[in-house]
Amino acid sequence: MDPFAVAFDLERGTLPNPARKQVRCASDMRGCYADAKALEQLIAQGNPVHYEVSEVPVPESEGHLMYCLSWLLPGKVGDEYFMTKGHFHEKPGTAEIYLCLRGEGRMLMKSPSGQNAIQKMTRGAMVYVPPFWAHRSINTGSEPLASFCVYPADAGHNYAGIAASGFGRRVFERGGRITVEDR
Ligand code: PAN
Ligand code: ZN
Repeated sequence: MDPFAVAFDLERGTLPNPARKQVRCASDMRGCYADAKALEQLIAQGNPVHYEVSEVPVPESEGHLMYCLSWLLPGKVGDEYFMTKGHFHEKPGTAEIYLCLRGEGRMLMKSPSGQNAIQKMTRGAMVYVPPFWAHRSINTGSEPLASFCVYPADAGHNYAGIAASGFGRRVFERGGRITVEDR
């Protein structure tokens, strides 16, 4: 393939005119939040978008780098902040870089042995997700949480492990404060 370039809007934290956009609504998030009833209420009230992943795809083969713009909206399901599904990579020994462009949140990570790590995401923060660690972003702010992500193009996504056992930690608003709880 030939070299190419795309223009990000770094002020807004967007990738205008992506070739591909994946949209996840509340109804795609069943099983993710602690309060399943609150999620069903949200679905019944209009099923709002939780996040969008905009990409200009490259070949999903060894040597290439996939990149995207992850756009996670602000909101809560019950007291729990909006978040992505989260995943291990299908090829587990592949790392990922998230560069936060806008908003405020957390990157919640889990190693294969169940160890947790959490990093703050604010504009300019680069979070390095090491090989083998599952990762989920969480929007704790009041505006979209936008990140540029880049990872080996053949990494793939394994959602099943997290769908089955979660991360072991969740982030809630309790009494007006951002609170991380083991559950
Ligand atoms: C990101 C994520 C994106 C959406 O591009 O795919 O933030 O999160 P989920 O894939 O967990 O729904 C990434 O980590 N790619 O590998
Ligand atoms: Zn990933």
